[in-house]
Amino acid sequence: MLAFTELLGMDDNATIFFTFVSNICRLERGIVIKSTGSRYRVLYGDNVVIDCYIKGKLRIKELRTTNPVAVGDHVLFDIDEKSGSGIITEVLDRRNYILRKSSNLSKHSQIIAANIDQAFLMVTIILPETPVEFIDRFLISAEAYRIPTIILINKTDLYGESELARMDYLESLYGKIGYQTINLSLYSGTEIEAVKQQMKGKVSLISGNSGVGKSSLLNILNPALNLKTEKISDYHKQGKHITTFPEMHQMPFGGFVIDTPGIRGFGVVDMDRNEIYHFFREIFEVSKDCRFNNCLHLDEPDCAVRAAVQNGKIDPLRYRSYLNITESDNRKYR
Ligand SMILES: Nc1nc2c(ncn2[C@@H]2O[C@H](COP(=O)(O)OP(=O)(O)O)[C@@H](O)[C@H]2O)c(=O)[nH]1
Ligand SMILES: [Mg+2]
Ligand SMILES: [Zn+2]
Repeated sequence: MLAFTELLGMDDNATIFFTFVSNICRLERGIVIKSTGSRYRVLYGDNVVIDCYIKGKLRIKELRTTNPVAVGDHVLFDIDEKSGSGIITEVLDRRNYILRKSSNLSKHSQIIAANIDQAFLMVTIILPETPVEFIDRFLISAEAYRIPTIILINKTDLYGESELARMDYLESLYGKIGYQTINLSLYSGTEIEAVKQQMKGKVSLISGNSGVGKSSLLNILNPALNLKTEKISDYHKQGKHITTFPEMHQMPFGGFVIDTPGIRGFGVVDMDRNEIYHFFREIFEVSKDCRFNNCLHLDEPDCAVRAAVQNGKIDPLRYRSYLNITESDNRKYR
């Protein structure tokens, strides 16, 4: 029986075979949509949610994590006849996952979410202002995890001339590097349909500073969610540490969106200082022409990156993000 499920874990396409085998071992397959540490809500089929827990030790390969099961995980579970709860017996191979260190001292990390198709980074020019460095910290993490990212610039209804100029600047800056941006206003309804089209049939992660409009967007996409949104006056209440668990919301038009409230950013565990530039696409591209192949693009002679900043090929703000991230303790953004 175990051999069968092991086999299945390696072959995601064996649906017919799986159905056949599951009839024998009575194991069902589902997707974890919420994890609260010890209990898991697992979506079975399109609309059955089963409360699950773990019994004993799960067979998890190589990872040292504080949580064995995360949102987005595909799992096999068994039904406990007495309680009606599900018992997760196996986590199927993850296509990808994002991590954060569970604490600065700990060698263990926490899986925030797994099996993500794409990320949406929501930013705003005002109320609040999203700094370019914040965007870049997110993008390099996503790049390292190979998760395609779309930048949503929200609250365009509030923008005057200078904000619109800033918006155009960001759009062109990130557009040149190959990131898609969507200019959005939830209040006037602009481009919401475009976001929906992008999300359709996929597992998306949504991230961004507090107050940019993430919950508001999810409420529009799926009114049944009825998520709590923030009042403008609450913006500066930074540092309030609400411990919430990431949650995966099902979208009525098909697809899922993972919301990570309370998680200010995710980082790449153990990203080396000398590989950070690999995840700045345009810097990496140009770095091939540096004189030294271990060039960090700081003050080395014949650095092609610095030359490209000089002649405008690389945006100075991106280079500054790179310097700040490289020079600072890069653990900060974990
Ligand atoms: N003017 C304007 N306000 C918005 C827009 N989208 C969201 N908001 C407001 O921004 C505030 C924060 O939104 P919320 O969804 O809680 O942000 P979150 O912290 O990212 O989840 C709320 O008061 C929303 O009503 C928009 O497109 N235009
Ligand atoms: Mg919110
Ligand atoms: Zn260089």
